[in-house]
This record gives sequence, structure tokens and C-alpha cells, in this order.
Amino acid sequence: VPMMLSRFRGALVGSVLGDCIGGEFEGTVDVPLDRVLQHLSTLEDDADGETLRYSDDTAMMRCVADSLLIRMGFDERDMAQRFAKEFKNQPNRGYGSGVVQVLRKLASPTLMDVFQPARAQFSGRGSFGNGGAMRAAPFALAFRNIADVRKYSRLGAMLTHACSLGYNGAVLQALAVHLALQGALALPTDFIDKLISEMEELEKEEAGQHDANALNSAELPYCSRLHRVKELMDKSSVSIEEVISELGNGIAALESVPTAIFCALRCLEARDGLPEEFGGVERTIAYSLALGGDTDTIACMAGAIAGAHYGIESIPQSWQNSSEGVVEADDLAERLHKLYNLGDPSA
Ligand code: F2R
Ligand code: MG
Ligand code: MG
Repeated sequence: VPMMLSRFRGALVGSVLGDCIGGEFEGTVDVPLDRVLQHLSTLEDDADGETLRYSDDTAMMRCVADSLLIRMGFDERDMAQRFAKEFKNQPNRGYGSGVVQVLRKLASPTLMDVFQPARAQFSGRGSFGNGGAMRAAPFALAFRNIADVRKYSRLGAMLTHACSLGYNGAVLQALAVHLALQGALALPTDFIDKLISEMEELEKEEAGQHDANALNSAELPYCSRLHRVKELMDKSSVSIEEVISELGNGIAALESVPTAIFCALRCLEARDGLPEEFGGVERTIAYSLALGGDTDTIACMAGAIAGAHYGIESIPQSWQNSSEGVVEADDLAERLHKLYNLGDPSA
């Protein structure tokens, strides 16, 4: 059983690796497994290998972690300013085409309400993209209490994603990491049941006002997807096509957060077609890539969940050396672990 610090480090390093390694196939419709394995084999020889670059997923995750650390909690103005500054300094990290407008507006020193630019997106409907979810992991590392994880991951996402399908996806991802840090993936059925009951509460509260037509989705969209995750978990064999048609692999949070959770669950055991020597984080990232679509983001979210479960020791050094931003993510995780322990009344 990994120690808590190891789980924290695994979560953020797993997230960055998913982003960097998954970037190769982002937007590719069909990714045969041998292409995935070929790509992963290049990570082993780090001598002449090029460093894989991180994208918006990691850039924004770092802003979230930095802000939570420096403010020792959630401060919407500080977090918004960090997003804006990061984007201004390095705009070419593959940001979503809509969110860049929010990031430009957040840079304005006269902006009073930092949640307003997000609300103006997509003719006032707000974004349902997965940009809130891809950066949500640090909320689970900063707050011990599940109510705080829920509350602040939602607010943190709402700085750019005002549609409930966008910010609820971020809450789901933060809760999945929160539970994985507690070792809850040891009992996969309980893990998914807990997520279903959490999302039921959340989505029922918002029933009527949430923007379900945005995706023509069910009444409780995340609950309904998580039930599908549960059904797929019970099957002995599940094809890639089935995962894509049941859960999705797209840029919308609803089409990618439940998918990432499924990837982590599916790879708790050895998988056909993946090398036997692969540990759990390697399996999870490889499997996420083989789905195609929004591979950097699905692998980033699945990598955070898997990393929180297996811990940093499960991630090969060659993988850690392959990618930009791993050392920094590891450092952020250590500092968040200290902050987390400050909140422990028994420590
Ligand atoms: N943007 C990408 N990938 C595609 C191009 C990058 C490529 N690497 C390149 O070479 O340039 N990846 C990154 O974007 C995703 C996160 O996006 P985020 O932050 O949610 O952005 P945005 O713009 O808010 O939403 C994304 C798209 O979803 C559609 N959309 C969202 N809400 C909508 C609404 N209410 N109505 C209609 N459409 C909506 C739009 O097409 C948005 O542009 C991650 O994959 C990250 O890796
Ligand atoms: Mg990206
Ligand atoms: Mg992406």
C-alpha cells in the first residue's frame, strides 16, 4: 500500500505524463495499439529521446496548484490572474479555441467579477469543455474534507467553464482523485457507487437549471454515464469501439471524465495486448491513448487517478525523464502534501 506522500506525487506526475505522452495522438480518430506501444517504447531510451512537451492541461494544473499553495486555500482572483498570466506568457500550449477569450479577459485589471468572462462564453451558455476537469487534481490534494474538494473544484472550474456540464465534470474528476488517494480503488464497485451517489446529489440539486440540451444529454448526465461505466466494468471483454460509443472520447467533459475513470478502473488488472511488465499507471495511460480522440486530456485525468492509487514508485524513471514539467509537478505534490497535513487536526 503506497504512503500518502507517494500517492500525492503519483497523482500529479501521472497527470503530467498523461498530458505529455498523450499529446502525440490528440485528435487522432483511430489509434492502433501497436502505434501506442511504439510511441511508449521511445520513452525507454532517454539518452537521445526528445523531451515531450506539456500542453494547456499541465499549464493550468500548475496554476491551480501554485495558487492553492500560495494562498493556502482557494482565492478566485489569484487563480484567475495566474491563468491569465500563464496564457499571456505561453499562449501556444494548445488551449481550447473558446477558452482563450476568457483568458484574455481575465488579464484585465479592471475586471470586477472574475466569473463573468466564463459566463459570457458560447452565447451565455458557458463552456462544457473538459478544461476545468483536466486541471482539477490539485483540489483533491489541497483539501482533506470531501465537501471542500467538491466546493472549490467547482468554483475553480467556473473561472472558465460556466456550463454545469463543464464544472460538474471537474468536480467528478477531483472526487475521483480524492477517493483514489484514500485507497478507495481497492474496492472498485464501492468506488464507482460512491461517485454515482456524489453526482446524484450534485445533479439533482441543479435539475431543471442545468444545461443538458447542450449535449442532448440525459436528465442526470454524469450519473447516467457512471452507470454505463459500471455496466462496462461488469463485462469480461469490452472493445475500444464500445468504450467510445458508450462513454465518448471527446473534448466535452461529459465525453471524457467518465471515460478517464473507466480507463483507471479497467486497468486495475493486466490487460490483453499490453506488456506484462507494465505497472498500473503505464497500463492506464497506454489504454487511454488507444481510445484516440482527446488523448492528452483523457490520459492526464486517468493518469492522475491511477497515480493516486499506485503511487510514484509505480512510475518508471524512464517515463519520468521523458517529459517536461515532471520535476515541478513532483515538487508541487510534496508542497500540497504539507498543506494537506496542516489541515489534519490529529497531526
Ligand atoms: N484544444 C485542444 N485541442 C485541439 C487543438 C489543439 C491542438 N493540439 C493544436 O495543434 O492546436 N486541447 C485542449 O482543449 C481541451 C480543453 O478545452 P477547454 O479548456 O474546455 O476549452 P473551451 O474552448 O472552453 O472548450 C473546448 C471546445 O469545446 C466546444 N464547446 C465547449 N462548450 C461549448 C458550448 N457551450 N457550445 C458549443 N461548443 C462548445 C468548443 O468547440 C470549444 O472550443 C483539452 O482537450 C485540451 O487538451
Ligand atoms: Mg491539452
Ligand atoms: Mg486535450
